[in-house]
Amino acid sequence: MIDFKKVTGIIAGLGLILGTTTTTVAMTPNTPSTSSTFRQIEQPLSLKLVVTLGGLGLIGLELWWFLFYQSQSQKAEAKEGVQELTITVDSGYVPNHVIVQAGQPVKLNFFRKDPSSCLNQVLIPDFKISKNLELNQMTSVEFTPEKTGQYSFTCGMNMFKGTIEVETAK
Ligand SMILES: [Cu+2]
Repeated sequence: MIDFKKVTGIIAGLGLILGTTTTTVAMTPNTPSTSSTFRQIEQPLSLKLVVTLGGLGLIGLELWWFLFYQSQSQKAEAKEGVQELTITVDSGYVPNHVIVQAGQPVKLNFFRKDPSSCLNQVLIPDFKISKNLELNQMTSVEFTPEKTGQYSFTCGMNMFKGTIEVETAK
């Protein structure tokens, strides 16, 4: 079984290394050094530009990964006293960080788009919830969080994770 988030993290990590090294190389001043035993190889400007932009792009991807992708949070909206939110199940959970208020019923609608058997079940241990998710269908789970805190939900094998953040009621 492949942990998608880990793999993506590793790729993003490699991207940072590649990005910084290639950018450093590309940005090294091109003044020929007389004491150097290495011969300066003249590269076309366009190639340098491509390498630099590629490096910057990878750095951008890395920043995006850390700042935005990892914490896609969404607040549940209360409709007729029930805080409802849809979570798309596709290579993980989107959003994977759900914010709800304590003391009010919560209804999470899991829409499973990913055929991987890894995601055919969702568990919310703190609320004693275990549900099978049918492919291309919406499966709802309901619970009422009484205490504030962070509660996790995972796939059946604990490979994909999400967090339910319970805030004090306003
Ligand atoms: Cu799994």
